[in-house]
Amino acid sequence: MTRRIMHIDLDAFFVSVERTLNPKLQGKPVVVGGRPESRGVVASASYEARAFGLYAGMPLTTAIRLCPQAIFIEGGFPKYRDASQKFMAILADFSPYLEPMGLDEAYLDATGFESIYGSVHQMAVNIKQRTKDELGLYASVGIASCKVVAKIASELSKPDGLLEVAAGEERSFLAPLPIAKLPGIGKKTERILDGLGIHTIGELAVTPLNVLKSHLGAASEWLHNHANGIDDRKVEPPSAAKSISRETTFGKDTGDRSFLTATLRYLSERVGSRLRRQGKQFRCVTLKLRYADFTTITRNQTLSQAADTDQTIFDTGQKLLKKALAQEKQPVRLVGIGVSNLTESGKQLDMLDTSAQRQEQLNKAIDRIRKKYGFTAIQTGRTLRLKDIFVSDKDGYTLQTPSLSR
Ligand code: TTP
Ligand code: MG
Repeated sequence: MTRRIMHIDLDAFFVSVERTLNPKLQGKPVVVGGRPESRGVVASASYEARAFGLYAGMPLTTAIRLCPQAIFIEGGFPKYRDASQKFMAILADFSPYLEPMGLDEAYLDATGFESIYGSVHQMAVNIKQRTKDELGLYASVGIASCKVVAKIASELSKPDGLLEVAAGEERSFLAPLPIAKLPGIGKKTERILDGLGIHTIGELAVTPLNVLKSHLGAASEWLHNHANGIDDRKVEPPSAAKSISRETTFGKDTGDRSFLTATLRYLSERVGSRLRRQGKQFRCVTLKLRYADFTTITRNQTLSQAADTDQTIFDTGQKLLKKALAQEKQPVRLVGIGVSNLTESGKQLDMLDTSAQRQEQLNKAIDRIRKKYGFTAIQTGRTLRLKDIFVSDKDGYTLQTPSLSR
């Protein structure tokens, strides 16, 4: 039986959430990402702003030049997370075979659901209607026999679209499209294929696999399959998170160690509190730094014993930070900290280690207070420095790029 896979993606997601909170933004060019004079990039542009050439990833300074009348909004991650959770809950009402991809998109396996809704097309109409009625957001939906074709269909249908590719018509649907529409083809691959005279997905589909292999290596096989509308990937409900991380980009590159350390401490606490809420422990800590010239490095350390305290995340991160700063003198643009190699919080602590026990109890107490009164209700000495620099609310500090800081 051919499958019926849906790909659902919200239109101009961050902007649309802002519009539900402020209807004055309707119908106007709107950009979420930050103040136009800041160094950030466009995270989400309304379709009215896209008419002026704006797109996600464009520097804000370019955006304001192209579209000075646009309304620029800093945005805030918690709003988008809440909207995302409600959106995913609506989708989950339609099918348990749901695979969320990021905040505003998901795959849904609707094979066999015709009997309930009359047609899969009608099921998509109902999903769009509920999203609009309950959240005030517009969803675009692609329906096809596999993930890759469904995803391309939803994108082509935007905004507020619905496009179904009938079984058997995958190849002819894809053939005229430029290769850049195929997910996974980045600038580099596009250039290589361009050099081979391959500009459309149809041309890619008929290029012999061995020719592709000699230029693109291991990725050739799935690219060739996808170009032919062949994609066996299943819709898989999310497995438990494999890592938890938080990062932020600074408003100004900095070499100030105590500021970097304070930020690292704050981010470690955010990671720790999320980790404990999930009832997990970690074995590996990863520090991420992006320097002024955009070079990005990550440094890992694996611990001999699983842990779940803020202090361990921070101590390990701080060691890695010190080492990295000693090796590279450039100012820092972004700092991030993450934990991975996660296990369920079974009690494996060395019970003779009373300092670890104390840390654990302290963290539990802090978590309880924060749950009740907000993240900044209780602060550790090192993060107090941040108080003079960032605005705080009950969700924590608003870091420099609020729409993107997680
Ligand atoms: P997208 O679905 O790629 O973009 P969009 O929803 O704004 O617009 P559309 O789907 O109609 O083309 O990404 C979803 C959200 O993710 C987006 O609203 C903001 C965020 N995002 C970024 O922060 N940075 C980016 O570079 C991109 C592409 C998205
Ligand atoms: Mg979207």
